[in-house]
Parts: sequence; C-alpha cells; structure tokens
Amino acid sequence: MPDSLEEGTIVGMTEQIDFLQLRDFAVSTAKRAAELITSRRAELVAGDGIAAHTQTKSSNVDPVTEVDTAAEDFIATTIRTARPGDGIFGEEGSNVDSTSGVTWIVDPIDGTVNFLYGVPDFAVSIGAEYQGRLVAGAVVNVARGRTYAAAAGQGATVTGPDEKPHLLRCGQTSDPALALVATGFGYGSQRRAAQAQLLTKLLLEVRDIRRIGAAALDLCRVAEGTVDAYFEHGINAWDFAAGAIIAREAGAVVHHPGFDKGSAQGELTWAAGADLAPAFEKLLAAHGATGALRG
Ligand code: LIP
Repeated sequence: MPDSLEEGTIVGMTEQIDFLQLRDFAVSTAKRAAELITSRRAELVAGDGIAAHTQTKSSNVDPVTEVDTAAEDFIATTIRTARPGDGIFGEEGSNVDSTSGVTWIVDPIDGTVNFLYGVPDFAVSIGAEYQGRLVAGAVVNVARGRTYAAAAGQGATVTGPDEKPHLLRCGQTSDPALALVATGFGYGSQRRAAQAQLLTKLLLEVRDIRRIGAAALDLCRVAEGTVDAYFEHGINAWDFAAGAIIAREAGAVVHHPGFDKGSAQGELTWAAGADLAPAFEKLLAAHGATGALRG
C-alpha cells in the first residue's frame, strides 16, 4: 500500500479507470453490506445478544463482532468476484495486492461501539485508491439509511430514503470560534489522556464539540455541513478513506497521514470547509495538535 500523501487529485477518469463506475460499485456493495448488517444485528438481538458474539482487539474497549467479520467477508468476496484484479485493504484483515492499480479500503462497520449499543451512527465505508490517490468512495449510515458517495472531480452526494441524490456542500464558516467541530478518541489510555488535554484547550476556542463515534460519518458531516470541521489522531485508512474523498468533493480541505499510517503512529487526520481550513489548521498547530499522539 503506498503511503504517500496525496498531491492534489486526478479527476474524472483515466484511459482505463472510470471513477464514476468505481463510485457506483462502492455504493451498491456498501448498501448490500448494510442490509446484511441490519439483518444479522436483528438476529443477534433476538437471540442471545450481540455481546455474546463480540471479542476485543487493541484494548478491552475496542470491540469486533462477528457481524464486522461477516460484512467484510461479503465485501471482499463481492470485490474479488466483480473486479478480480483490484486490491483490498480491510480493517478485519482482508488484504489482497492490486494488479489493476485500484485498491479498495474497507471498514465494514465504522462506529463499532455505536453498533454494539444501538446508537444509530455506524457506517459501512468503502473507498477506492488509484495510484496513491483516493478517487471514489461510499459511506452508508446503516441505521439512518443515508448513502454518501463521491468520485474524483464529479462532486459528492447524499441519498436518503427518498432515493433522490442531493449535492453536498460543506459549511461556509471561516472563523474557528464559530465552528462546530467533530472529533474522536482512541482506544488506548495513553493517547486518550493526550486527547483529553488537547480537547480542554480547543473547547475554549470553537463553537462546540461533537463526538459522533465514527470517523467516516464525521467526514460525511463535514461534507454536508452538519459540522464545520473534524480532527482526530490515530485513525486508520479504512476509517477515513471513503469519507475523505466525499468531504473533498464537497469542497473541504482534507489532510490524512497516508494509507498505511494510523492508530499505531497516532498521526492526525483533519478536514474543514475551504473557508475555515487555514484558520483551523493554525488553531491545531497552535496547540501542538498537528503532530502524532502516541498511544
Ligand atoms: C472508530 C473511529 C472513530 C474513533 C473510534 C473508533 P471503529 O472506528 O471511526 O473515529 O473515534 O474510537 O476507532 O473502531 O468503530 O471502526
């Protein structure tokens, strides 16, 4: 997986890759995965409960359920069947090298704790990377039935239960003191302590903070203007890949650490509307937040 930071974007299509086709494939695959997640969750709740089908990963508060694994297996099988030369980089371990130049970056359930508790903000996130750049993506908010999608140079949309795609434009705020800012926290106590310290400083300099619990949805909220900015340390490529291209296509500035850095290195991912981005980046830098927070 290339770890290069993206230098600008390639738009529309190249001689052999149509980014709109990648977007539409991501949308159809993510929506079908969302249906699987919804039905499997209902079965577990009706049975012996989700907790009985949950394990932990990096800490005792970092859960993974068999639904995560089943959803990623479905997505990986769908990709391998429909696009056999494409690579896969999935949170739950589906890793395939690409021969086509396209790699799918997959989080089968982003917002796993929300999924566990029934908080209606968890998402299927499928991003497409081509030659080191994000070129298409889909994020499905499973519980709310909202599908966010984008292709490089083609804009970003959200489609709700009305099945009508609405163009996304991020917020126009330019002053951090008036900005509603989303963030999130890691699963390890060392990083959480540093994040809490940073939060107490930033909270005094922005309108307010929102902690939604899923980076993919945080980035989609930047895209739709329901938050003005987002920042978080230590998320992985599968958390941000699709949301980053959606936010960028909605007019946001998006910075991420590359496709193979994340929770282990604690590096910063942030996004803000274009009018807000310069002042927001200055605010983060003023509080030493542009560096990594080890966890
Ligand atoms: C989540 C991220 C979120 C972060 C959570 C968690 P997961 O991913 O999307 O931004 O704050 O701690 O890492 O674990 O639900 O896939």
